Formats: sequence, structure tokens, C-alpha cells
Amino acid sequence: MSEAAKKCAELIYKSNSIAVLSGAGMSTNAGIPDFRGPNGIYTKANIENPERIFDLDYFYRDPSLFYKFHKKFLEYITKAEPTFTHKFLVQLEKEGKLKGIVTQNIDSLHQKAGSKKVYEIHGGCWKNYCTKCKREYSQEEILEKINNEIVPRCDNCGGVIKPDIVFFGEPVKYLTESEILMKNSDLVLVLGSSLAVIPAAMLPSLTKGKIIVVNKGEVSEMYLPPEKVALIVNEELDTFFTQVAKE
Ligand code: CNA
Repeated sequence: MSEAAKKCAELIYKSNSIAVLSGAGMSTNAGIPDFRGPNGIYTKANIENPERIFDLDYFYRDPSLFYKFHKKFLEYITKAEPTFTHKFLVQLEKEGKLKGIVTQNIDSLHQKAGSKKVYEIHGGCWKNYCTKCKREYSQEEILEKINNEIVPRCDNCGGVIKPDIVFFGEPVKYLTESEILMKNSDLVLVLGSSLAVIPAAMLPSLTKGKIIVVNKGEVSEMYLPPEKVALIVNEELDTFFTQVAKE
């Protein structure tokens, strides 16, 4: 048992208003690659400036770049099952300790695991809409369309369909609710996020309590007030929380 796992278990035990900020590292064990990790989508993309995949202006100019990646991404998502850490968070919520999850993920695995209060600040893949006439399409309809065409288009008007995920250049969702959750918390767990994307990376600093970051890999500490940080653990999530759960 590591000292870090013991300290994390102790802080969880003492807290009764925990908030979580989760990122793509939450779902790598479910088979969904992250962006910036060693096997991440950006890392492996092998293109110049891979962030343009999710850039709104670029999407309107050439949606095919995004859909090339999204097709693969949807294949991963449809096969993925929640991990140990997803289920650990469900248990904490059932016990009344965890008050909510702010997730940057678009895979809905927290909800699939059974978590009730989840703010998907970057949206989700399950909802899609035509960028011209706003007609809605389900994930199943998109999967069917992208089997036949690179860029799915609206049956009504021929407009390009876009999933309801937040691109660079679009405002995040549920920002006020997420801020309130963080402000009312006495402990924030940052799980599997490089904290490279704002405003998400700024949310943990709002807590009146302590912050624990568990992320295997580099984390930006730019928005982490040092006096609030109790632990930064450079470990794999499921291995770490298996120890925490035992403790
Ligand atoms: P990121 O910048 O890719 O960071 C993820 C971090 O997690 C990296 O530092 C990894 O090294 C680390 N990591 C990977 N696997 C594990 C693990 N098993 N245990 C511990 N750490 C691990 O992702 P962020 O979430 O910080 O960036 C925000 C983006 C990523 C959001 O806009 C998301 O929509 C987007 N994203 C989401 C998904 C998803 O929904 N599953 C997948 C890929 C990207």
C-alpha cells in the first residue's frame, strides 16, 4: 500500500462533499484513447497541429478531418465498459460523499456506470444535430451514415451534421453548475486529466478544501493553488483506486 493511497483514503474518509473533475485518462482502460497521453489521439495523429481536429472554424471549412477521427472514436465508445474507477465513484455517490462529477469526457461512461450527477461540460456523442436546420440525429443514425459517407449530411437539407461535443471556439456547458459544485466541495479529485484545457482546468481551484490529482503523465499546475493541493499522484487510476478502496 503506497503512502499516497493511504493519504487519499484518509481524506476521502474525512470528507462529505467531494467533487470530481475527470478527463480522458478515466477511460483509457476502457479502450478509449486520450488526447495527450503516449497513445493519445493527438500524439498518434501524425498531423501538424492536431488540435485543429476539434477546431470549430476548421470543422466548417473541412469536416472530413474531424470525421476521419470520429468514426474510429465512435467504434471505441460503443465497445467501452466502465472501469474500476468509474464504479468506485458510483459507490462514493451512493454513500453520500460524492456530490457530483464534472467530466470533460464525451463517452458517457460515468452515466453507464451508474453515476447520477454528471455535468458533461464538453457535451456528448449521443446527440447530434444538423448545423443548418438543427434536426437531431442519434448516435446510431450517425454510425449508420458514416458507414456510407465520410461526412454525414442531413436528410432534410443536406447540411453537415455535428455531434453535440464542444469544439475549440465554442462555450462549455454547465459552467455555472460546475462552479457551484466545486465551490461547495471540501475535496476535489482530479482524475486522468492533463489540466491543459480551460476553463475545466480552472475549476478545482474553486474548492474550499483540498485537491488530489491522480494522473499518469504530465499535469499542468498552472491553475492549481499550491496551498490547496494535498497530493499529486503520478499513477495509473485503477491500480491506485484499487488500493484506496481496500484502505
Ligand atoms: P488529455 O489532455 O488527453 O489528458 C489525459 C491524461 O490522462 C494524460 O496526461 C494521460 O497521460 C493520463 N492518463 C491516461 N490514461 C491514464 C490512466 N489509466 N490513469 C491515469 N492517468 C491516465 O485529456 P483531458 O481530459 O485532460 O483533456 C480534455 C479533452 C480530452 C476533453 O475535451 C475531452 O473531450 C477529450 N477526450 C475525451 C475522451 C473521452 O471521452 N473518453 C477521449 C479523448 C479525449
